[in-house]
Amino acid sequence: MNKQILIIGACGQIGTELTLKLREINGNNAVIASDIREGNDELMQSGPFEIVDAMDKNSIEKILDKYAITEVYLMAAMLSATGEKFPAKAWELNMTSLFNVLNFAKEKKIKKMFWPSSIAAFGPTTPKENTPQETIMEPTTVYGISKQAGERWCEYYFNNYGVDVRSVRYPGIISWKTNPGGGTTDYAIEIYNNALLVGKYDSFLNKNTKLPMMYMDDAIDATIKIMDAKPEDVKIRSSYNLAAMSFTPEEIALEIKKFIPDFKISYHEDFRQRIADSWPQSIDDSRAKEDWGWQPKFDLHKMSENMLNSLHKKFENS
Ligand code: VAH
Repeated sequence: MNKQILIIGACGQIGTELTLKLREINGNNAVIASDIREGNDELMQSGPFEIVDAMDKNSIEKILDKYAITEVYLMAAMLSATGEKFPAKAWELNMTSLFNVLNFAKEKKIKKMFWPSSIAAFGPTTPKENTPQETIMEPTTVYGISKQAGERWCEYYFNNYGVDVRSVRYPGIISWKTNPGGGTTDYAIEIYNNALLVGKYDSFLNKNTKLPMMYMDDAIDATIKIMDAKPEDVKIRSSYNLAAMSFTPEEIALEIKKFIPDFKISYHEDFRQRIADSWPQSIDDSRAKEDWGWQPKFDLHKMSENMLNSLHKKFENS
């Protein structure tokens, strides 16, 4: 049977680029984009789009039936910083949307699904350096609690109902095509934009806040790679650790200065500092490498070069 893919949350930071990449690989009409509201022009002009509320089972089922969907990428979620402002809503959105799609998979309405976890599923008692795949997980944000709970449910649905759900724990993801979506790692996106637009950036995290990060191209590659892996190779059905690099705001500022020598950074931490301090500083992703051949391509220098060149072109054409 042909692959028919539905992306729920297709207009978000990852969803947008995941949709475009999947369309490049599978053909525009094999990938249905959906979200609670329309997305940017590039996304909307690249193939079929449907308004879907990830919390409304019926609105999802209508699209599964209309397009004979075979697999779903569930990318809709409320992230860490926004989740701390609206804890009840974050829990409700992140969990209801997951149960909706897990249950469609249990009912065999779809064959396979992807659901993103995050390094936010770890907490302040987790070993901070080279965080193992299996370790202490006591997340202190609503977003992190929803990701840890979601991982448990994914593994439960695999073990008890044979649901083919696959997941990775994304680090902070950096990209230039869409605006960041209310995360704590958003500083690492804003800093490149501000470096080009105003030559300075006031970081809401202090200069020594080391966090695991990844360029969007690597995140998309990992997502598609785990979904294309043979079922027997996906040995972890909670969620895989995933890593590419770790850096601090001071280190990213020094890298930007190699391209924009007059760039200036200042630091005024806000409520997001407490969230960042609860997360690991580096991640051991050896299981993803062993089980399904994960391999990142972007380090801080290559990412900075790509970000600044791409943003420069974007601003020139806007
Ligand atoms: C956030 N970008 O900051 C997300 C991510 C590890 C962080 O999950 O909430």
